[in-house]
Amino acid sequence: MSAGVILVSGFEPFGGSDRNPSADLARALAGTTIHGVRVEAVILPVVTVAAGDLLAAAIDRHAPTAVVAMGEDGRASAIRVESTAVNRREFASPDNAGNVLRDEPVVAGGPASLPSTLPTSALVAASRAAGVEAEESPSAGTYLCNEVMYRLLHRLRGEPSRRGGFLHVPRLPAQGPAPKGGVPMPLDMTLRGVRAMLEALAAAGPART
Ligand code: PCA
Repeated sequence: MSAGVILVSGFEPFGGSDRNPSADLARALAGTTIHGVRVEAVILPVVTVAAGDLLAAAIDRHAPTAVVAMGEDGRASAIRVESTAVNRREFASPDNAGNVLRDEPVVAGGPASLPSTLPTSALVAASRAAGVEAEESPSAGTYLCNEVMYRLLHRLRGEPSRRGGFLHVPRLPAQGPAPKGGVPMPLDMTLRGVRAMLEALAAAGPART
């Protein structure tokens, strides 16, 4: 019997960069097997509504036991395991289709916030044990990463056996100097940390129902 599927997602480049480490991570993990769990991947556009729709379609297609969405945070210096998504769009810059949404909910009538259903502290510990700095983060922002995390958790509500959540990863050194506070991380290091997190997730088995 199959031990299930973990679906990972990454984002296309945005904000003038020609790379996004989260897409590179998703491509590197696609088709691998971790403790008997197959990893499937999807790359999302940095476009409001479309990104969440594409992830929902991938969830329907792959029927994953867990979904780990990923995105870039230029100000990160470690892999950030997000604990909460908020029902709010407040874009400081346009998405890749030129949309600038302000003071709008992600899902009309949805709860103000939704908690990650990943074992966040175990994921942080797993990455650190693999020698890759990681931390829990209380806010995924109010841009596309938060939107996708919120849509994901909203989609998985009522299905407690399926886990979902979001990781923000630092920029790649090749993307040039990071904004204030950010420390770029080489892709092989980020990949080692994320893989250790997925190993912990696969070893934890399905969430309790
Ligand atoms: N990071 C952005 C959107 C896409 C990405 O990789 C964010 O943090 O919202």
